[in-house]
Amino acid sequence: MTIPAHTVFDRPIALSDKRVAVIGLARTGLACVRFLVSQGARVVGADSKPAMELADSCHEVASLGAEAVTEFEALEQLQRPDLVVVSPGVPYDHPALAQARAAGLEVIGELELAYRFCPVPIIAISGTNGKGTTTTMTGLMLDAAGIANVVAGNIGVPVISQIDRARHAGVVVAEVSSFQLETAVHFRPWIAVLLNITPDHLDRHANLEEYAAAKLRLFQNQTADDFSVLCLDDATVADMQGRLSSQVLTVSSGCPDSSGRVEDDCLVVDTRSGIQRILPVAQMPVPGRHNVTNALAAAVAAGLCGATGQQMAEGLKRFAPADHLLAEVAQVRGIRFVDDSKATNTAAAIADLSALSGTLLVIAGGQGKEVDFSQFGQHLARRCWFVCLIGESGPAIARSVGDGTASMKAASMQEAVEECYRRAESGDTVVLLPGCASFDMFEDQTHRGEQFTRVVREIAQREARPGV
Ligand code: UMA
Repeated sequence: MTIPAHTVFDRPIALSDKRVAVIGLARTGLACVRFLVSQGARVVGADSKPAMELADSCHEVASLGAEAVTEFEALEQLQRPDLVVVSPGVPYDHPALAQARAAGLEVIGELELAYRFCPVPIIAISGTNGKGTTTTMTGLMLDAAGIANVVAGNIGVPVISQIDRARHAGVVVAEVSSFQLETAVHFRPWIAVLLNITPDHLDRHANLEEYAAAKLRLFQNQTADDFSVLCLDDATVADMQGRLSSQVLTVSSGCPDSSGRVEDDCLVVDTRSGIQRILPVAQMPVPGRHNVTNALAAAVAAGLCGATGQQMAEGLKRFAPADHLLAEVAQVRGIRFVDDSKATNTAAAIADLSALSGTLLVIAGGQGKEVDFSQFGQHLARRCWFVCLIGESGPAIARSVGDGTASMKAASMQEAVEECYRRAESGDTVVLLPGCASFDMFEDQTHRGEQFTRVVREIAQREARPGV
């Protein structure tokens, strides 16, 4: 095992008897309240929702001996805390946070809090797309190498909830988002992996530069004792070479000089344990060039921890795509239905489109996050023979697709799936590929994928019992 101890923060915040405010009372906020209470802090949890929508959270906060503030808007509702800890979904420029900073209070995010108490080094994995896949792949490769690790972060498990488990592990593998990085201060990962930066979340970040600046906070505290893994397939990330204080390793599915590369159709990594062959591209558990890059980035990180090529391959073979990520739902009358609800931005949707073969009918659209749809529209026009548009951004995507490809707007997922099914022929694939957020029509991307799956299953049942 070659994991060092030097990146662990040596001056954690003294919390005992401090008054700490936690903003946002969903998964992250509740995990923060639990941790802070366990450290002896006097905690107030606050959320903008009314009490009737937060009954379970308020109940848990009270049962922990903390206080809950609902319909939270302004700092004075918190009775001057010593520290403010923010959930990633709360905007950086929230008026109460601006007030707190102006009053000289320390305002940090959950990732920063977790870093300050994390007893082992962190591998932080970020990028607009592929960070969840790469995080999972890294954890599996470390498992195969017998290196105890904890996988957490934006993937759905707040890092702060894993501090106790981390004490028994060698390393934490964390998926980190721009929202989490915005409020990072001392956060210093031992290995920082950056996959790509493409337009996303522009409804929250003022512009692409601000979004990229948040992502680049990943590297801000790294030193020559740390490592960065940069993906050269993305021009913005490739540009970071030569500008970082850490030891830089690179990955690319095309560039033969990178540390993680494809050689003779085989994934290969060259880290400090020498050149390791992993497996042939044809044996990748998920399709697509972007997934080759994700696997190479995971392999470089695992290699730095001491995993061998054979162990990386073993881990990779255990990888199963997350739900709602290019997941085949059913085949009906020879028509394949694929749920890719997790393609929540145009870059992810374009990359996933290239991993799909055959003739396609696509359901696209949703909440647009103020991005430009021209490239997405062009790819859809090139690859699909029918595009069914849903949600707020449907009209903008329709304009980008143009008149050369059949398209129509649907008012609901039910209508969209039924319309695609009505038009599709045996051999076609109907894919939910939104390229957008889901919040205009659904609770979240999972709910959107579930709705798609539900309608497909109804169709499959109907077809299995013709005439009923
Ligand atoms: N809230 C306020 N005031 C506000 C905004 C929100 O009080 O101004 C409250 C809401 O009423 C709600 C709570 O904050 O009760 C929601 O907090 P949250 O959005 O941080 O939700 P969590 O459940 O804690 O989930 C967060 C991440 N959410 C976001 O970044 C938006 C989850 O990433 C992550 O899995 C989880 O922490 C565990 O780490 C989700 C996500 O969409 C999957 N991430 C984005 C992405 O992947 O593109 C970045």
